[in-house]
Amino acid sequence: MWQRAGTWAVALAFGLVALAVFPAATFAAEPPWFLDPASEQAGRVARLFNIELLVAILVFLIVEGLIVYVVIRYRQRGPDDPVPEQIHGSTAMELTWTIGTSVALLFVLVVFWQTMTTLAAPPADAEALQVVVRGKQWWWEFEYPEYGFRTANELYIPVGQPVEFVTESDNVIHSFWVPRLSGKVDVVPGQQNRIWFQADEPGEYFGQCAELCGVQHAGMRFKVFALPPEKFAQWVKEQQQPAAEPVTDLAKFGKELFFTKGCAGCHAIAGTQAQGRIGPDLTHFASRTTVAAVLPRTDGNVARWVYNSESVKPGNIMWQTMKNVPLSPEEVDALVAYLQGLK
Ligand code: HEC
Ligand SMILES: [Cu+2]
Repeated sequence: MWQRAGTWAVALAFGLVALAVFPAATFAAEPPWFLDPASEQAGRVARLFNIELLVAILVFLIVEGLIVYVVIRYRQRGPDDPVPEQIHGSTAMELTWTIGTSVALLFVLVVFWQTMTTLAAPPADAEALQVVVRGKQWWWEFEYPEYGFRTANELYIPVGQPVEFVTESDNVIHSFWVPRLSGKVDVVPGQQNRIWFQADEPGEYFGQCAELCGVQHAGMRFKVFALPPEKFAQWVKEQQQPAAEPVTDLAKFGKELFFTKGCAGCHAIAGTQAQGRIGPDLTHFASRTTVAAVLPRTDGNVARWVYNSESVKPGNIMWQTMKNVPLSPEEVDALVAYLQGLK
């Protein structure tokens, strides 16, 4: 008697938990970013997710419903209740679950295929802007081949124009993802995977590497700024200028240090001898909002990065060399003054 009540209680508890947790977790008040799309392409990804979710819910209800039905219908009602009739090899049942699952999976495959093919390449008649995206450890490089410059961690795109991203990596596999604007694309060494999207609304969007790529994977994030076409053209013009010359004595000293302390071996600054390609292009560093993608670009944070980048992004590649190059507080101040003048 008590044993039976216990079984019922457990079954009931499972049912209630499933019914309560599942929809609550799925349809929380704040939709996850990828379910709040700001481009048609991300909209397609969200739609695909919702369709697959519906199929999954349907399968869940059918399977769970049958289990509950069988448990109730064929339960042992008393000590003398015989074991229900056992069946083996029912053609009707086997056909039903084979065809049923095949149809469900085929349906998911078709919608999936449609989504993937539309996301793979921009419409042939559209004038797409090309941006080369390079996954680094642990930052992003964005090169605009048409305009002849590179930048890092902050991607600018024009609103209302398709942008095609050609991805590259010279290290490990990364994944390029802007949840509100696009699906994901794996950034694979020795291969140029492509993805495209078109932002419909001006705004700032969050991007994140979506493939575990080393200690600073979580710090490998970026911002996307979608600008109206005139503003984007203005930004391009500014980025094409060579770097600003330092004006104050402190900043001039900072520029000297940039070469004597080895920074130029890893960083490029257009209009100077600095041609390094290991770290981000710093030509217009002071036009960015962040330092190394993770801190707001204030004097204090730039100083912190230059003095001890390990304290900001433990394991970062710059520190592997710079830990052997001690800088005095005055030298840090001078470097900060120089960097913060690179508008
Ligand atoms: C061994 C190569 C190397 C050297 C030497 C080096 N850096 Fe870096 N630097 C990097 C790398 C790699 C990053 C990106 C790190 C990350 O985000 O994970 C970086 C990031 C930066 C950033 C942030 C850039 C951005 O776009 O937010 C600044 C600023 C910077 N370095 C300044 C300097 C200065 C100043 C020096 C010399 C005192 C220097 N670096 C020396 C490799 C180097
Ligand atoms: Cu990565």
